[in-house]
Amino acid sequence: MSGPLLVTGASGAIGTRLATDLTAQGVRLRLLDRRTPAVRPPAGAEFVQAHLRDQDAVDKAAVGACAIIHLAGSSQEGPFADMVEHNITGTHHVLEAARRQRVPRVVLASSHHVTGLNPASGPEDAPLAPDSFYAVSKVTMEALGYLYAHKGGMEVVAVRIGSCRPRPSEPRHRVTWLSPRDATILLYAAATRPLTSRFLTLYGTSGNAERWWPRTGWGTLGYQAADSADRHPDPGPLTDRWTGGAFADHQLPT
Ligand code: 15L
Repeated sequence: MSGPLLVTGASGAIGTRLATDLTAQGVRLRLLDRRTPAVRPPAGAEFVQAHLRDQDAVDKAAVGACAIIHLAGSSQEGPFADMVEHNITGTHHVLEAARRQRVPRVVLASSHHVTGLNPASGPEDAPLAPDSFYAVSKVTMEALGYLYAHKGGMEVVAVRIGSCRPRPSEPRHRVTWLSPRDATILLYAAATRPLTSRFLTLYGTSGNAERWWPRTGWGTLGYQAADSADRHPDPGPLTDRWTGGAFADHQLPT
């Protein structure tokens, strides 16, 4: 890789861990967040403080980047306007910056909630069924990714992240858990491994024995999970009706 790898939302939980792991592997990073990092960025990593609503600032941060891992945005359900600003407009600005600066690959942090209103007992190849305004913003993120992959001169990988937590703590995590270590392995592979198509969507979990989603795309990226929920104490019987869990059960915010 030539230029630095740009990571947006770098001060969040996944971004902080990714930065630590990749710096230890000798990867050059440029970290972007609107917040100052809670912990000092790893030595050698550049830090850019900017809001994604500022297209010029995002353009500047993308100059010379070899790829972008876009983690910034709201990670919870919220009012529709917030989802539009943080997850849809923010993603548009990142993809637009990649197009203008000719960044060859963008990885989008999508979510399994794009199919969250499918029954937990259902088949693996569940159709799109967003379970929240948050999930609708992630469907739109994927749609923007598809558009820019075909018309913006870049490759795009959308990773439908499961439940990224230090350890599984709820029954559904037996299926949805993505360990922080596996998040780094998967996101870095998504940013760097050769693809067989310009646009790829895949689910991101650890190597849990129970599964709701296909593992399509894992082979393309050479992703082999290091962790599995099965090596942790069983968090109890599954009671979820929908794969989206609480996101699917909650009323829409007003
Ligand atoms: C997500 O997509 C959310 O961003 C995260 O906060 C978790 O709630 C996760 O899904 C999950 O379903 O566990």
